[in-house]
Amino acid sequence: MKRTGIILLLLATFCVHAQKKPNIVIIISDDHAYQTISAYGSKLMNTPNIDRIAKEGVLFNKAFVTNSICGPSRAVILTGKYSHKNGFKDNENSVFDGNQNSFIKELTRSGYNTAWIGKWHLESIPQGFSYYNILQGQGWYYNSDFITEKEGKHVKMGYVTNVVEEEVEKWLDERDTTKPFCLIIGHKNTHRVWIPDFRDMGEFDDREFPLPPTFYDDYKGREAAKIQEMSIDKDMILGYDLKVWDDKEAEDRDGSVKRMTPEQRAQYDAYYDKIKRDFHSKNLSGRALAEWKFQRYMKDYLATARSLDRNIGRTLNYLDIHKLNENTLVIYISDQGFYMGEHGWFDKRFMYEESFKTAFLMRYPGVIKPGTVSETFVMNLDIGPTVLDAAGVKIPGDMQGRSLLPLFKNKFRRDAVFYHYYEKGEHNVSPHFGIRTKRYKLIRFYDKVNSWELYDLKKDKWEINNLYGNKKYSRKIAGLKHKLKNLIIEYDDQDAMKIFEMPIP
Ligand code: SGN
Ligand code: CA
Repeated sequence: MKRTGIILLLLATFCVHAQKKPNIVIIISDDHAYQTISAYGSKLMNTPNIDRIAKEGVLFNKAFVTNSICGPSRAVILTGKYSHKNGFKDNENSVFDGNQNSFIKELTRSGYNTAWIGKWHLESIPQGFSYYNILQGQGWYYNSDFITEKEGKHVKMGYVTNVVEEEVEKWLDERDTTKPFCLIIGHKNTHRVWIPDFRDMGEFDDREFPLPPTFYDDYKGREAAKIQEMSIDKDMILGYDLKVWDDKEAEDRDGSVKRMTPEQRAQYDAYYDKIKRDFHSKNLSGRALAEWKFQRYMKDYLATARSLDRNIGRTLNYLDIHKLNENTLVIYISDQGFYMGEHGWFDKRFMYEESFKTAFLMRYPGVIKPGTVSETFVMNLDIGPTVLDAAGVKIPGDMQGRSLLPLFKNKFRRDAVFYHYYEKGEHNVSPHFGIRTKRYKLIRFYDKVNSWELYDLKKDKWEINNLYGNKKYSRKIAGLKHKLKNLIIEYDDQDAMKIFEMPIP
């Protein structure tokens, strides 16, 4: 009798646990540089809410993307597959094929309530979600267009990050509470053209930011870096990017500006008109002009990051108030890294650390020890498998990422990461692929520039000393090429294989 009682009790406990599938919240920001997150050691600003995820969970210090650009990164997250497998290789011609499988479809099929709210940027309409409420295209900072199944395309007034958070909370309030949920929140911040919420405008105006050591990089020995068009000095536009227009009519025609209500426009002008006057009084040129642009860029960018962090705080707070934090896996990831003046750049795309590495944090009470800092190689590719693992759903065999949950039992290893970037247009970054190991990075540029680059990350953390062609490294290069080839085979990237085997003309 006694034994049967215990067995029944155990069985009942097991059932309660088995039913208690975790909720999942994945927050994906846009172009949010780890160099600006205090949990990553940034001195540029404080990000208390992202830092909270680090304190209560894990900070991945070696998280990488497979293809450093928005749409492709989101497609990788959804499918758990590299761009050449999910078909969304670039932001130029790709349209996401929503008929293919995704971790969301697997979750919806297994009884989860699933939603994507905010920036989506995959061209086609989301498939397999219980609900979607997405920004049209890149969205706008003020009064952005949203698309839902019921309302189609419509404007939502206000600052986009706040609006997305309000929509998130509305959905959470009204959701079917008999089901576990998986919610993806897509924030537009901190994407170009960095227009802050009014309450954050000017927050950093009294700060003078140090120039990164490579701000005046001469790109010696790096052909692809020489031809890029993402330099703060040459390519960042005074009017469009930094809001110091000298032509009032051009300003009125600007996409972001003309969406504003007269009241919003007045607040915007009150702030930027002063900056314009100050700029024109200075008559800057050469390095002084480049540095002035850098300072303005930093100030606006960081101000948009403040709003991002604040709204992440609101999401976490919602989970607290509704007693959801114990049973919810929270993930924060930026779709890729971003240059904050390193090499003189803004934007992303390159396999160099600032854009290849991304901010990635995770909180999962009971599974992840609070305050964990991980140096293991992880990727955006792993999110789908990780979430499915947490939800107790079988990970489809053709997903190329891996669940990260074994990492918290010291049962996860990855020695190298494979990268492949395809886009050829805006910012003129040559397509390339490569491998990163703990110490080295080997890159093969093709199409616009045909060259190899090798970096010893231990000796050269800024990646300015291309060692390819240096005889001392011949054996190292042969070894890395062998490893790269193995990864190309493992991930079945046939385009990369063709180029890999082609001698450089
Ligand atoms: C836009 C931006 C680019 C940016 C891409 C990709 N130009 O085209 O600067 O690199 O998006 O960004 S803009 O003038 O339209 O702002 S991503 O976040 O979608 O990958
Ligand atoms: Ca992006």
